[in-house]
Amino acid sequence: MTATTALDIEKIRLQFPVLHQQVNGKPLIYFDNAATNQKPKQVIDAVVNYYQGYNANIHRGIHTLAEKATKAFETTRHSMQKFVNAKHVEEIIFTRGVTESINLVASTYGRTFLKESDEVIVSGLEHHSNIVPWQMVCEEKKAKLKVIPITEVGEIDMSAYRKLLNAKTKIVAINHASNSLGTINPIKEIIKLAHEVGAVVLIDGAQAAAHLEIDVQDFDCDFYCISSHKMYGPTGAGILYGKKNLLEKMPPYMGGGEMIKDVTFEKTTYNDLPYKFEAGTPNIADVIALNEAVNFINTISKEQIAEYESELLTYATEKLSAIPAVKLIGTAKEKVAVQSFIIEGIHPFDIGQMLDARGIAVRTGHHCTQPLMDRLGVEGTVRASFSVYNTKAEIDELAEGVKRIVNFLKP
Ligand code: 7TS
Repeated sequence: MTATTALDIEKIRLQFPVLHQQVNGKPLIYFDNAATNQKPKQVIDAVVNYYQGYNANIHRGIHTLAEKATKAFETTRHSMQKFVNAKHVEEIIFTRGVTESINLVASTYGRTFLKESDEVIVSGLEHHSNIVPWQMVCEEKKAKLKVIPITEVGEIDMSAYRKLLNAKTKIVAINHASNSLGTINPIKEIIKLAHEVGAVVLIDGAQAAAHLEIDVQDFDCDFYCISSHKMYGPTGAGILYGKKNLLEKMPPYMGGGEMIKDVTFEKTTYNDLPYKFEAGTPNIADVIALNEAVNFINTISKEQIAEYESELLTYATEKLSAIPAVKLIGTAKEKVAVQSFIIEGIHPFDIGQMLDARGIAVRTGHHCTQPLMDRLGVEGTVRASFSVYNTKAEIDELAEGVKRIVNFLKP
């Protein structure tokens, strides 16, 4: 146990096989959780158990294995419904993750409802996957993409947002938390203001799912996107939550098996929700294992995870800011456990490589947020992002590593 948390971190760490290895002769310190976090054994076991015990295609078969696989797959739909507090289970669509979920909405809702000179609003904090799909549909429909500016500390400028909203605004797409800076956005307020002008709101929850409470009914968002791999689940799975009345109005994204009721060469009638948006054989094993990721989170509780991670963030921020050459990037008031920084005169890639030599995994570069980096006047950053299995001792190692790099390389 650490002194200040009620959680037994050592016990939690034992559930993550990947953590117990040496990298470059040093114990692995994994601080790249915003890119993808590690998987507890129960998630890995769920994938193995499916392939070893009941691999079968779902929804179509009446044999025992097919029924078992279908039941497990649909169990995850119910647990994700609870996870985001959706009103209806058919509001949960399985996708490959946030990128696919956003593309689905841009290609179906966007293509159907955007008209010439309509406006779509994103923020200056967005990941490329919440910019490019909107740019593509805006170009096609001759609509305009508007950007909410952000402040020096990395917060959305709410008064600028209010000024951007008008009767032409049809879609607002914003992340719940920023992957590069950690900023938690005031999404309830953002959603309320967008609804006042009649726009729908998509929330990119990639960086929120493992850390923040999600209640789509309370937020009143129209769409909410999650990637399994950023919440202790496998890669290649995720969800799109959408309000039922909107999903019903949207055309299918892909055509094929599963998304139909009847097919003739003259006409096809589409299946009901959620299957209308789930053409083809889905990623069965990984969706099934996502349920174990939800169980893992619920066993500890989001509240406890958030509390502990916030303790880690405060500690890391203190340690890093005590090193004179380090400049913190992203110091918003409300943050998930992400800290970006730069050292003047040393390229982030060099810092990343030298930390890797000490067994410390951080991310360096633009983090798929090039417009944000441009806004902040940096080429890229070094980003350390923390998870429930990280420790203050690991943060001490990071700070020590950074100090040595500064002493070694600083002119
Ligand atoms: N939105 C945000 C806020 C993200 O952080 C990411 C991935 C995505 C969307 C895309 O999610 P995907 O699961 O479809 O790939 N972010 C990162 C990152 O920060 N480093 O690597 C991937």
